[in-house]
Amino acid sequence: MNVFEKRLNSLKRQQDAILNSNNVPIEDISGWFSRYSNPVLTPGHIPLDWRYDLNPATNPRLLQRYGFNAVFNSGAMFWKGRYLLAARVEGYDRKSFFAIAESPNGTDHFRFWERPVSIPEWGEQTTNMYDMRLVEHQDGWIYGIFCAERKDPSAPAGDLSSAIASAGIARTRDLVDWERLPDLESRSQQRNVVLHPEFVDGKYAFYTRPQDGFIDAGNGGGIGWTLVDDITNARVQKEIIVNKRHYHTIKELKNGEGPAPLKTAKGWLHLAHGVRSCAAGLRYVLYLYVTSLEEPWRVIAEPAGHFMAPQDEERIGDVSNVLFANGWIRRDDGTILIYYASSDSLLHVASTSEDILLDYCFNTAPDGFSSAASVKTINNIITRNRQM
Ligand code: BGC
Ligand code: BMA
Repeated sequence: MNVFEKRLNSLKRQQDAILNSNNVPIEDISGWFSRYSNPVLTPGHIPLDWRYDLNPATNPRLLQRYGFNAVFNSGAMFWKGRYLLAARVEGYDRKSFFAIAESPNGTDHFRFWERPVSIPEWGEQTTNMYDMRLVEHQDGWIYGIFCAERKDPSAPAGDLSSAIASAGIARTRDLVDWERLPDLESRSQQRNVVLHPEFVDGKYAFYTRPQDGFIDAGNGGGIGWTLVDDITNARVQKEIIVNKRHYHTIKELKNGEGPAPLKTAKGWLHLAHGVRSCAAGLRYVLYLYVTSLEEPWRVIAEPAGHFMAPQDEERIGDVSNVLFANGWIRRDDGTILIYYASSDSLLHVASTSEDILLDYCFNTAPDGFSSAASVKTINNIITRNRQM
């Protein structure tokens, strides 16, 4: 066997082991969810013919020709009986793009489709795109809302980091051919923009995340809400804050909507991320809240603190101490699969149910915003237990 054949056999064996591994749930001590033992998508899942020139004549050493660094923050949907993820895939070159991966059961055996997604350009070329939220809207289209990042043209010479983040909008009927619409026009920068799945007062509704700068949410008070008449020319006019940031909480620095909310009998169920700043840098955790069915911009329940936080090896990666989620799937039986990424590196799944999440949201105390209030919450639990 020559070098080429030897390497090809070994690469295939390694990939088969990854693609064919089974995933098992491990219940969290909280009872709120189960994490699955293995990540669902990793760079090791990327098809070999995306990475290697497989022609022995032009690549006799079978060297890698394009490297993949991470597979993480993924949009998700159950569509035509298939569990589909629109993953953020990042190359060694630090460019992100989207790729669809499919699984028969939603928890393992994810495989990428033949080619990554090609999103057409709109306006100034988009330097980087990431974090797609997939939504099957009432209007019949499947939308992908994502962050479109470009260098800030007004940055002083030598500043190669200042950037402008806006919400890119694309739509499709089959997840293969995508139509790019104009980016959401907004006075402030925008990241983590999500399309609400239903019309509200006959309009498209977006969760926004206004921010003063590229990193800083600044005066942007939290997760916003805006109504748009025409999605082919979407503009933020009036923007209100649905879910505020707050001093000394998990979302002191910034927060952002995760996937589009799920409609339940008790309200719209939301998954979001909260960020705080500490000596170790930024810490990203996931939290839940519920808004009213009639007024999706009005919060009716929000437990204190995080729902999920990075644990063990999830804590380490390219951007450590980060959990981020922009996709979930609800099955007909009420099971909910949460696709969450660890430290901007790998994609995982956790399973739970609509009943558990609603119980959690309505029966876990909200943040009292002080140490004394937290002690009171604990004492209430103890007192009730003593009265049994
Ligand atoms: C990165 C994102 C990150 C953002 C803000 C972007 O350049 O690609 O992952 O969320 O910067 O830190
Ligand atoms: C961002 C997000 C994610 C990323 C996170 C941590 O603001 O939009 O892309 O996971 O920061 O780097």
